[in-house]
Amino acid sequence: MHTDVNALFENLWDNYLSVTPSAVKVHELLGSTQKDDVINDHIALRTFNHEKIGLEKLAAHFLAVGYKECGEYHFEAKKLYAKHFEHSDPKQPKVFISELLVEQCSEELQTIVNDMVAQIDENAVTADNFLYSGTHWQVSSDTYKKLLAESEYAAWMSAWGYRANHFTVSINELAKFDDIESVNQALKDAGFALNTSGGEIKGSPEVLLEQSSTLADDSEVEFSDGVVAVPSCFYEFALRYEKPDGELYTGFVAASADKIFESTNAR
Ligand code: OOG
Ligand code: NI
Repeated sequence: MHTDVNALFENLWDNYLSVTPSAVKVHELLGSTQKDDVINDHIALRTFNHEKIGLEKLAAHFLAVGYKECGEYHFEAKKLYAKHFEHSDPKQPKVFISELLVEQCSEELQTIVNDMVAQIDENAVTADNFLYSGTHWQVSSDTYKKLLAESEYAAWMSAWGYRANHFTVSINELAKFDDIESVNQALKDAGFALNTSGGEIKGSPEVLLEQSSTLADDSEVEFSDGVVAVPSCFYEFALRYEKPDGELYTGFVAASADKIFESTNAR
């Protein structure tokens, strides 16, 4: 596992960029043209609730670089469970990790997922690069389609595996924008397609968090029977509001998160 939080995020970022070309354009649009001037509010990772690679196995990599567990979230319809983590340095991105509750899914899905998980080398899970190691299995494009019919989340995992599925611009930290409407308008004017599930803006000042996101880029995956382009990763935008104590809210909002998951749906 990494001991340096910055090294971990640099690797996560480079790996994310390799399948998310639009992320560079997002930075050009919202930041100035300097490098590293966009502050990320959080990132998110996905997994299955299998003992070998469950949420806690991913979380261990963040706990090792100074993160603490801060909140939990349930998504009944999507059969997901999630936790979020924060670093003692508030400038470090928050981390949202979810897992698919596999035992609630069909026998067929369970068989496919168990077969994927069985192909992961036990030692890979604690290696420095696990959180940006992608897939550890071979699946066919047919298997991907089968998973897609039942759980878009499971299909995404089969194609992309372990990596940040999004980074999130902190609108609070932007110099050129101070509301989410103008960020969304700038993105649309530049040709980005936004996730409209539940409306372009998820949340409100009342719940202390407003969020929007692009729809994932399409990127090529090497399935066992050939290469197919499928939705990869996306960019999110978050504006946080102050709690009564004057501090910014640092949690997530389950009803909004439920819609953000759909940013990896096919266009
Ligand atoms: C995570 C979706 C939830 C948020 O900010 O509420 C989320 C995912 O798509 O894996 O990122
Ligand atoms: Ni997010």
